[in-house]
Amino acid sequence: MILFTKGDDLEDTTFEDYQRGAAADLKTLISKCGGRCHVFNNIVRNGLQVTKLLQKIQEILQQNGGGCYTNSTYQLLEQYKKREAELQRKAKAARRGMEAREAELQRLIRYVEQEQQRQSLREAQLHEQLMEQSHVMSTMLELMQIERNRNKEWMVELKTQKQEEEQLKHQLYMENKELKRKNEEFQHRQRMEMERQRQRVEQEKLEMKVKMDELRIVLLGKQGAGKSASGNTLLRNHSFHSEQVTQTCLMAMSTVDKQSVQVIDTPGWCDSSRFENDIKQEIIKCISMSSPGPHAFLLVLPIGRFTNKERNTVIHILKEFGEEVIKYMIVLFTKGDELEDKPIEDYLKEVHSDLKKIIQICGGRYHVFNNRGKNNQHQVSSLLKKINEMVRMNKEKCYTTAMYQKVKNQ
Ligand SMILES: Nc1nc2c(ncn2[C@@H]2O[C@H](COP(=O)(O)OP(=O)(O)OP(=O)(O)O)[C@@H](O)[C@H]2O)c(=O)[nH]1
Ligand SMILES: [Mg+2]
Repeated sequence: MILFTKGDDLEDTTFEDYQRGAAADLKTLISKCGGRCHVFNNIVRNGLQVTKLLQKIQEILQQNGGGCYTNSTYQLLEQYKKREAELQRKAKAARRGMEAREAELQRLIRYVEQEQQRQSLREAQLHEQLMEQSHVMSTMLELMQIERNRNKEWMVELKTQKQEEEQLKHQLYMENKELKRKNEEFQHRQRMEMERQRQRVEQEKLEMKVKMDELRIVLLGKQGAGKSASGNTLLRNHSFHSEQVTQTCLMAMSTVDKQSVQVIDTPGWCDSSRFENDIKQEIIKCISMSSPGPHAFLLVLPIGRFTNKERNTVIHILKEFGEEVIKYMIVLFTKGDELEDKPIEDYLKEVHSDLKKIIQICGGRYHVFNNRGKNNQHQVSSLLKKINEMVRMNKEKCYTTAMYQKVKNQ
């Protein structure tokens, strides 16, 4: 029990009020003592206060079963105190440990928070970096796309340029080829032209050479074939009597195309009895008349029907003059006007095979006259050319009396 002294200091305050207004520690102490307490005023010697104290002690005694505070109680208390102190110490240590742990925890929390802050800062930075990078990336991608598109355009442009270049190359190649071809053609034409000129000069030289000499021509053929008329056409005059039966050989001369031309008209071949005796002898004179002999025999045949008479006439002529004569012979068709617009070549395709054979044995030499068209000077010049060509081939030789004699002697 707690015994408060100086109760006089309470003055008018009751002890109960004092307890209620006491400090916490005191209240705890009172509580620990089971609320057992008493107050003494030692100034005023009041016996009541002693009685009351004794009553309270009495109550304690009763509560404790009449026992008293013994040494073992003290020891127990001491043990209790020790244990409590130990407990207090442990609790304190535990509290300190807890506090330390809490402090550690707090520190950790702070560290974690700081880490979190740092982390979120880093994340924010990272995010920013990422955003920046992604912006850079997207810009780069855009640039790359632009570059790619530009490349594509360049490629297309390049391709087009290449194609154009190829086309140009091809065009150039073709033009070059064409130019080459034209050049070759031109050179070939030039060569041909030069060759033609050379041949012309050569031929002209030869013609001139032949033309220097007198050209002697004999007209042979069936009666009425047009010999006299052809002679006139050839000499471009009327030396012979056409429309009349020629009885004797007649020689006439003229200068045709600057060349001296001698023509001998002969009587026509026929079947009469007088022919074998007189007329043939007359015809033979043509050789001596054109001494040293004719350069050309013109076998006159009219355009029209080719009968046995015509065929036999040719056979007789060849028999009379011998095979040698064909080297000097040219078939001269008269009545060319009857061909109208038909080319002589077409006409010859349709003629009798014997006539074809005659032309063939004459070395393919033939000519056509239209004696009614005297103004056609070209036909004369053309015939003279053919005669001169033949003379050239015969090396300017002529059919001679000796050749005839040789036939006769066989
Ligand atoms: N339409 C035409 N008639 C011609 C041609 N040539 C001759 N004649 C005619 O044929 C006929 C005979 O002509 P000539 O020249 O006398 O015949 P030829 O061969 O001399 O006769 P002979 O001397 O009797 O052997 C004449 O009426 C000529 O006008 C010709 O090219 N065309
Ligand atoms: Mg005649």
